[in-house]
Amino acid sequence: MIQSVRFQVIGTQTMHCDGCANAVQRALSRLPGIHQVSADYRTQRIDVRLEPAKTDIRTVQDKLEMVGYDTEVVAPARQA
Ligand SMILES: [Cu+2]
Repeated sequence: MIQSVRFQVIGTQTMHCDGCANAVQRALSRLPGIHQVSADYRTQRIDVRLEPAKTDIRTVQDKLEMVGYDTEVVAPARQA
């Protein structure tokens, strides 16, 4: 059975400009299993489509914290 791609929303308080949003998108899109990243500093939201067979939300959060952004999962995984 093919693993579906999941959609997760991550909240942060530490993206302050488009540069931050771009840095978040660059950092996350390099991770294996990440299909799409959309970060918006105005809403402090990071939308991520990930492949559960290759990665998980904890890995994504660890990466964000490594590059300097706090994280909080604000929406549970659901089918995309
Ligand atoms: Cu910034």
